[in-house]
Amino acid sequence: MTLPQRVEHLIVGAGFAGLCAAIKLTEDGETDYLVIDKGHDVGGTWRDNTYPGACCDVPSQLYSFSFARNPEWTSSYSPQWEIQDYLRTVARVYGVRDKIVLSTELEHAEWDDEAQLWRCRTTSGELTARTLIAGAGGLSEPRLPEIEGIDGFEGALFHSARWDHSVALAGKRVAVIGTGASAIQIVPEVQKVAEHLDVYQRTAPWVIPRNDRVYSRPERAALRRLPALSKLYRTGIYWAHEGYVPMFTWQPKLGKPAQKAALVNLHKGITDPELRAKVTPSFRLGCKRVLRSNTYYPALAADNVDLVTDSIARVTPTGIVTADGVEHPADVVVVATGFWTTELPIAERIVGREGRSLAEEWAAGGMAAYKGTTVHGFPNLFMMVGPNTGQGHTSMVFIIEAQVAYIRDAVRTMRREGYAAVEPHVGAQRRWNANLQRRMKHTVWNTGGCSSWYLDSHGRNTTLWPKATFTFRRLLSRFDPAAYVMYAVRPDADREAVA
Ligand code: N01
Repeated sequence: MTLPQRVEHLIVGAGFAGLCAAIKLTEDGETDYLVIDKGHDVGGTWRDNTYPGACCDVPSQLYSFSFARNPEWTSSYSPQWEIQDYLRTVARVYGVRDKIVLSTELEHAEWDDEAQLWRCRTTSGELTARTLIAGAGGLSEPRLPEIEGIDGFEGALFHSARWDHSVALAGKRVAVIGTGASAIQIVPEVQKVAEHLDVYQRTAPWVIPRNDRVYSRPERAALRRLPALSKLYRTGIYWAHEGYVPMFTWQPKLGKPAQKAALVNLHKGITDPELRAKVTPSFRLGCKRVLRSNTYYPALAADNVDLVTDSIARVTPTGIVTADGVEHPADVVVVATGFWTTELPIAERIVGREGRSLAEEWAAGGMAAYKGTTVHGFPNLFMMVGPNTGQGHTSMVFIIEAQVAYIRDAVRTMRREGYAAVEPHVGAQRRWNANLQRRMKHTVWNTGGCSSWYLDSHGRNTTLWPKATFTFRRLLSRFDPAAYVMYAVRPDADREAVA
């Protein structure tokens, strides 16, 4: 498809965030938009993460749009393919599929202050847009470890989010580096087929049981026929999860029962005292993402699995050498080492009013936005899943919907009042972030005794939201012009700051 020369709204990313923005803008009659995505399909992270065992660790009833609940989920925690199918269906049913251009990556976007629009260069051509809605996701760019010799490995080596399905694992010696949310889903699947599996653990995570179950046909029929029931069910799950907020955000001691449940899970899955000691976490539950699995510990305890806790010294063409000098041979290395979260690669490509990129803007103090969505110096940039919007206990879809409500209202306000652009006041943004960082001091993420991808190189938590999600929704329910510089539409070159 040839790109149009100009659109009102350019949406980057066709995952949950981009699709939600597209659907809701359409509902408002804002149909002059385009969604671009670098992938071959919609789905974002659910398109990219196809590793064996890929599954959502948030209950499926909550992991869907509130306006497109899905009574057909087959189980209480959906596998990747089912979420991917759901997103494809939503894009089609809500009529936004034709507005999506795939295999098209945003290379550069620069705010033109005279023309009051974004000049964008993509891998499929150039275009301008009045607003730029960045929905590229916070967990989309694989972070490969810097290990000596890794490029010289002669077997197959790939990241968990770029699984190479052409590589057969049956009868092979496999190494999995990392023990995060992805690895604990991968390990039980690989253990079943590999001749031998080495799991390289740097930090033992907390793993609580996953109460997964298959929905019966009558249950699904009831949810299909009785929308009020499905809504009630979803609401119940939402509030049950919201109950974890105090434990994460101001009273970490409340996590003790969950910590006990995790230890029971550990003891049930592993009987060998030495292995138990190795996998017992040394930090407070919640400091890193709490993982859910019934199969991870039994897999670690299997005869064909070794948990390696000596640090990795280097990779050789045929295996991995640990700090104790032992070489562990491997045919396949799976790198489950996470993503670029606090230094988002898209930040280097977005250049604001002063000619500085978001990455440059954030270099000194870390990521910061106003309400996780707009950024001073970057008019008409709307970031989805932006700084301090992440969740450790519930569904990101809830946050995404709240952000889209805010963006819609901003667009409506601009239309109604005749403004060309909006940009948060520096003071509003500073106050917002100072308040967040004050709250952070009491959270388990900052006090729990761990290092995690939630914290940036300055030790600031710029990824998570430290309050209840309903508070986030309330704060974003209305666009708040008082916090913004509102630029009037000017046909001539000058910009006019109205407020
Ligand atoms: O990545 P991670 P992930 N040498 O960053 C280790 C979401 N998600 O892909 O803990 C050796 O959590 C690192 O060790 P340490 C979810 O939000 C959701 O697993 O830093 N090891 C850690 O063990 C999640 O939080 C679902 O000491 C190295 C691991 O690699 C996020 O994605 C499913 C290393 C990285 O863990 C990321 O999860 C999956 C090195 N050089 C993921 N570098 C759902 O179900 C890193 N590690 C919704």
